[in-house]
Amino acid sequence: MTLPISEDLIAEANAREADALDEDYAALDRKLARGGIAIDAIKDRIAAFSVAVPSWGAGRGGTRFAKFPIPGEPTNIHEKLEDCAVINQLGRKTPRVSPHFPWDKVSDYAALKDEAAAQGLGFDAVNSNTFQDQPGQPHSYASGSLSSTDASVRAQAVEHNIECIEIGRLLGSTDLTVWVGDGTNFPGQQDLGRSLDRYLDAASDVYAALPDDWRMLLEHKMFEPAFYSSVISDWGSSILAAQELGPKAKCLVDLGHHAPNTNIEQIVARLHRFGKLGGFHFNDSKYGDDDLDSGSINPHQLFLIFNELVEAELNPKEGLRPSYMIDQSHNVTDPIESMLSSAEAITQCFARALLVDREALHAAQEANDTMMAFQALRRAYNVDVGPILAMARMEAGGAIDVLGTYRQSQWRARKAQERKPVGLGAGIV
Ligand code: PSV
Ligand code: MN
Repeated sequence: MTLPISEDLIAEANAREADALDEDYAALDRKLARGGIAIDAIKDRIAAFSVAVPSWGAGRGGTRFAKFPIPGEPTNIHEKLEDCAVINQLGRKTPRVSPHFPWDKVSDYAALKDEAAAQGLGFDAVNSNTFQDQPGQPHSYASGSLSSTDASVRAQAVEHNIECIEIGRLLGSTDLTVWVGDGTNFPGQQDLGRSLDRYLDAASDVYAALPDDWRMLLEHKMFEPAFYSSVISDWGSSILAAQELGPKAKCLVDLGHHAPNTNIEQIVARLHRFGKLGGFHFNDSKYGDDDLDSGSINPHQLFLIFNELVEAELNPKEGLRPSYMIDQSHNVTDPIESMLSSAEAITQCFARALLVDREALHAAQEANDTMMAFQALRRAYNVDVGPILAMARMEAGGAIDVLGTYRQSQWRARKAQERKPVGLGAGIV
């Protein structure tokens, strides 16, 4: 395996931080031990935790007004894999990449799988794209895809999803994530009931093509690109569709795809209750689907989501295997830095959720002791779990100070010499 960043550079950077980390870890060990928690057991859980990164997140994102590229940005799947390998090498939390087709199309997928493996990476869920037209495509998605009124458009969208499954098999994926932008911008534009019928009918053709060990993850989104109605707009539509499609269909929760202030942790608990919790796209938002870095706006919400996930683990329903992915648009940062920082924020919330004294929480809930129930969560949320993450990362070969080590590597500056510049343009991704 050839990893992109020099091992010596990481070792030297770690040597400068190691004593401070040992001290912080020992102090946290003593603190947690007072509450009966063995720090090494938490570290083992953290070591086993991972979250996928999206291939499209390796490039700079933009808004519909503009995109401001940076020198050294990747422009194809091979360069994106290289950058994802940097993220995983330094952070050790992101060993899988989620590809999006046709954006990441290549002629030889077996070779792409080997290329990723040689850099310590595998592939996560494959994502289909029927929300924009491609050059030379016979039918347009302008009026929808799986829910289009035109049978030949629906057939084309089904065929594309099946092609994604076939590619995914070659890459070693076992999930197909389906998000459609289908919907309307005007009242009356489409029949709200019949468009869902058409979606369900076409989606069942995709479902029928799933291999036995595959899942179809339905990603709902309230609005955008459709601004009056979306076909799979919310978790209610999503779970009903998943129930109708069958056991391999699950719901995927993108944190930015809800109305402001929606109680997402409750949605997580609901989906789990009915055995339909399939996965997450992590990001954060202030206004809409802002696709900001995970935990940058509302880290407490992220913690509460992980709290529900830990509860779900304790009460597993058949097939609980939530797939975790970062889905962000890095408009003003170096995407590598954003994904390193986001993977850290996500893992921190998981670690804090593991620290919740479940016995105290459940006892307080049973006794209707509101304040003590809340304090059980608050105590865990207030713990600085940084040393646990850093120790797990260092032991796995990563960097204690991920961003500092990344900057020392001069990766982006070096790539700016090698890679062709990105063209200007707009684009929400
Ligand atoms: C839609 O907003 C979304 O969250 C879906 O996951 C897409 O596949 C992704 O963003 C990339 O555009
Ligand atoms: Mn998403």
